[in-house]
Amino acid sequence: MTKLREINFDGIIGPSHNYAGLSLGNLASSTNAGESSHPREAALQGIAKMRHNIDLGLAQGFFMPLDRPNIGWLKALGTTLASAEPHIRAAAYSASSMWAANAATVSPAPDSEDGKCHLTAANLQTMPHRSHEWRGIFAQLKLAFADQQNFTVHNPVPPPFGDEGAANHMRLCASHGETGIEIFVYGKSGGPFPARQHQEASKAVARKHALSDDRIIFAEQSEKAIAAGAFHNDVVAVANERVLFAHEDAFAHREELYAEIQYKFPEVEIITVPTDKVSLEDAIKSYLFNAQLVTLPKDGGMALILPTEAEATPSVWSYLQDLIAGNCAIQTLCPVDVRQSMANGGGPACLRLRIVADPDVIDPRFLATPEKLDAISAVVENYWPETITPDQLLDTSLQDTVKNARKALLQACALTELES
Ligand code: SUG
Repeated sequence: MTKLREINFDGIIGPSHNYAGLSLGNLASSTNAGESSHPREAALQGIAKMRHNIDLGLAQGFFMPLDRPNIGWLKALGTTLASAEPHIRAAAYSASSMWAANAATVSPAPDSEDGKCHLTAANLQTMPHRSHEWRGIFAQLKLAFADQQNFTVHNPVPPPFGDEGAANHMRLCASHGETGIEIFVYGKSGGPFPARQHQEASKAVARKHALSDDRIIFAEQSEKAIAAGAFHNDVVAVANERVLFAHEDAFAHREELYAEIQYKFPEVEIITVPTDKVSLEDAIKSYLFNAQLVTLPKDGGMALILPTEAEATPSVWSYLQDLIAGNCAIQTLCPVDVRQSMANGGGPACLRLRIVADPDVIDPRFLATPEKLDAISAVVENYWPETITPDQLLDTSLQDTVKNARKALLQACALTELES
């Protein structure tokens, strides 16, 4: 008998974290372009979130930051760090792999016809700065989930079909270890902004994961949501076990989608947040739906691990107070401070990839304990730059600082095989 559990793998926020405004359609990234960033504070905020979730009794893992600046990528573009144009240099420096929800799509073993957990690394090809993440992510997935009796790690879907991983994927199930239904959310149009998840990529992932047709659903993101800044579905909807929590404007064909969900998974509890209570604008500004919706081991009730921005948005906080006072599955609200990541459009849920598996079959180097987080914090305190100003991205000396910082972390976590 295996002990399947949901484990949240957070991306450790890398030493080159900066605000270069690289993500068109991501309002926080555009608004904060050119600000100074605080990589040390950012990484410590991420670690504090992991500690908070461990304290709730949740299982926690992590992924290492990638090797940045990505000199190999610059070389493939026929340039170097010193001579690259500023937008290309910034893309080479991006710490965007922190948003592990975009690392891969995961189908737990009970959903797949072959009884294995399937992971497909996301190609992230719509945004240049993210398009070169997958090799470094793939290497870590291959290491962490090397046990081929339990896992299959797939290559990314080939271009031209953009795939953004778990940010556009939801799962409903009676409990994590039981067979569920999987909802693949794609975009067709986003008005002025790109739709990042292509329907063909979603279909390819579902096929490769050997999911049965009667337990998958393909849903279109609403154009209105993408145009309002919901560049990923996980900015307007989140699911956990039998609960779907979504904004009224999240999906293109809401009624048809809800009917299909109810047909394929009759136990579902759908909580729709109406526009007249929380506007799309407030939902996106506060990242209400980018909460981690989790089941608490102590009593089986559900909690939302929310960004503090949700607490600071009156319409959102008052809606949530009414919600938990009522008779729904969500009973607890836990605001966490991840402001450095939020300023680039990444909330608590963006920072983690959910994997349902038996922790005993995962490489333990990727699993968090309070002691390991102490060791990681010490490396961050000693090596992560306190501040990165826009000018420093033009200065090649930043390179040594961020490369040495990552090296120290890999050594502390005994993961030096990931060095290059
Ligand atoms: O892809 N921001 C990320 C945020 C990803 C959030 N992930 C989820 N919703 N799952 C993105 O837009 C900003 C980087 C910059 O502008 O430098 C950035 O890439």
